Amino acid sequence: MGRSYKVAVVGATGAVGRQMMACLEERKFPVAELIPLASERSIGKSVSFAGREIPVQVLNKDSFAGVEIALFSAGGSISKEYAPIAAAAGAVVVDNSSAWRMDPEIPLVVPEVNPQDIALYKKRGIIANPNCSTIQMVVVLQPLHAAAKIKRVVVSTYQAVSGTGQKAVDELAEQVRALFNSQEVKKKVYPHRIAFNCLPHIDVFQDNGYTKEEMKMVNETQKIMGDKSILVTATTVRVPVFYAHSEAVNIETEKKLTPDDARKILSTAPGVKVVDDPAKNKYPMPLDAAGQDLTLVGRIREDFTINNGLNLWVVADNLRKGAATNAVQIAEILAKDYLK
Ligand code: NAP
Ligand code: 3JN
Repeated sequence: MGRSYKVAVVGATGAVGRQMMACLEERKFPVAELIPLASERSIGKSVSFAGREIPVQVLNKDSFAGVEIALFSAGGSISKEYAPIAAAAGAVVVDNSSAWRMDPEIPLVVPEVNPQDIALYKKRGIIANPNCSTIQMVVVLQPLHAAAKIKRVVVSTYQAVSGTGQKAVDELAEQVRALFNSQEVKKKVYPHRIAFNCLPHIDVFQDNGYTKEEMKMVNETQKIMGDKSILVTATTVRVPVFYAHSEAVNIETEKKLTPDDARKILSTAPGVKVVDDPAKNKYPMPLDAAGQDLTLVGRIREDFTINNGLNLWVVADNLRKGAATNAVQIAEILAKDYLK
């Protein structure tokens, strides 16, 4: 039997933090002691873990004494300030925010794609977890890239409101209730009504006309796949779905891949499940992807407009594989190969 670890969860009261604790428990990660950390707003709250109620502590610079693994999901500014403090105290940080993702000294890791990059954590004590939309896409792209070299990716996302946090889940539910009761619809989280609507706007707009979420997909994909030559263009859209992001992905490859070739390659790819039987109405859907850890892929078909092109439909649980599960998988590799 291996040893167990003192683990801190920063942002333990949030949508991602709660899912991280659920994943640690479900996957039986060897936790000797759990330290749930959040803001002053959470004073007096506790979290359930392994059958116990554990009081939430207010994050401060002394929170990391003796902590070996610190899972962060409290936003970029908290990660910028506290991840180096946790690392200096001896913890290995797995950070869910975008704060460190593009830093060349910090590995950006999806275990099915680039587990070898974890070794680079020794430099700064921090490992970055990619954006949810990037994670589910690269899990599917990597095996196709290995077989046929991907030249270009055109992706459109259909992202669930849980990606914006618990308050957005509540807002969609409340707007639907209000509409069915002929009451005034209130909006606080999004600039427009999200119920029965689609917003082509995730994160902030940038000078180049793209949103920050769209540019995360471009830059993070190239870094994780270790290939700057892969061209990516993205349109990210918020849709009125509670859990699981969907993506329409078009790829152009150097070598020809038929849809059958792609299905065969993806059927043995780690973390992937092919759901592709249109004659029986079988294709990936958010309702099936939510609550489990595989990335579902289907609607695999030829793009007839180019020589070597494929269209795919990719769906995964954004809070699990898109955030918490990926972080806990990284912690599992740390425990197995580095922090023995
Ligand atoms: P959320 O539900 O709003 O939760 C935010 C968490 O951060 C809460 O636990 C909150 O504690 C804590 N927090 C906020 N300000 C803090 C402070 N000053 N000190 C200590 N803790 C503080 O948000 P979420 O959806 O879980 O997302 C949290 C972060 O995770 C995001 O900002 C993002 O960086 C990252 N994220 C990543 C992905 C991904 O794609 N990998 C997806 C979603 C989110 P209180 O309850 O005390 O306020
Ligand atoms: O909107 C989504 O579906 C995913 C959201 C991710 C997110 C939300 C707030 C801040 C991030 C992220 O992980 O990129 C961040 C951030 O840290 O920039």
